[in-house]
Amino acid sequence: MQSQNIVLVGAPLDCGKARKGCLMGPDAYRTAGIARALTALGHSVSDLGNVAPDANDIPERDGLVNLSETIGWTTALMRTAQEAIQQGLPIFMGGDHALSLGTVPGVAAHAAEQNRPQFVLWLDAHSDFNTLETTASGNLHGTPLAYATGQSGFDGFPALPAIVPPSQTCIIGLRSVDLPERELMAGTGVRGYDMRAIDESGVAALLKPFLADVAKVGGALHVSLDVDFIDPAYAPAVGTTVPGGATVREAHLVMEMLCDSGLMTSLDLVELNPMLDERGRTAQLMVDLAASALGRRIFDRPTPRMI
Ligand code: 6HN
Ligand code: MN
Ligand code: MN
Ligand code: MN
Repeated sequence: MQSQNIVLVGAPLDCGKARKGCLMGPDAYRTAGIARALTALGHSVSDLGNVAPDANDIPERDGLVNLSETIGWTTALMRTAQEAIQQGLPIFMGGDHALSLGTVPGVAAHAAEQNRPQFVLWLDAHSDFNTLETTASGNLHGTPLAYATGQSGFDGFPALPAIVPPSQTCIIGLRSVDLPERELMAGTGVRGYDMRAIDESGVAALLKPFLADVAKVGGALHVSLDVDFIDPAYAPAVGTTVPGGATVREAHLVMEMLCDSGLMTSLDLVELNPMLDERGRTAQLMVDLAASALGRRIFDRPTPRMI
């Protein structure tokens, strides 16, 4: 693949749920050698350091966890994402999945300026399609895809600079979807593939048509990789483990296909909780997956055309 300017952005937010630890994610990725791995692939890599949340005086709401701080991160990350994507391909190192409340609208605003349709690939055990009105847990890391696709029920959040149409999103890896999420997604055109779909047809057959749609219209593609997409046997460092997830090879294949497609324009690495890791193996796996998405391969062969 062509050499890219990769822009690392640390987003140590930990407010999207009650269990703490994701704030250590960015430094775990740095320690696991993310910059070194990507530099070794011929890319130029810069690290913008860690973002901090904006201050605001939004009142907390009963039943919602850390509303004000989450909105503070959302406004800060929307701005940072719009800036970072001007410089190259940003990798947002989380931090829990609430960071995508900022990164997805931020990169989508940049795509809109360029008249490019924005697409989103969500690799996750969960659909993250709750709103402030439907969430049972109150954990706002369960809401970013609903927000970014313009669903109502986000009082107090900033107006979206750009909406990603639900039909331009694809979720792969599902095995835990709340009933209100399922109802809200129905009929929106979100493509959601559960683990059974992977079992039955293989992950490549699910991803190919989506990538073809992105390519057809010259779209920008944001990829949001939640640690819990991968089976907890291989990726234990996450608070929301659900058994029956993607294997290491299925996850790498997705990344390799993204690389071959040349379509990925931004990437979130989310939900890594280093407190729950075993000798850094999950942090290392996430770094290796990012490397696969950016050109690491065993054989130096011409890039196959996947789409
Ligand atoms: N994540 N649907 C559950 C909730 O609390 O809303 C789980 C959310 C998990 C969020 O994994 O990023
Ligand atoms: Mn998630
Ligand atoms: Mn621009
Ligand atoms: Mn998840």
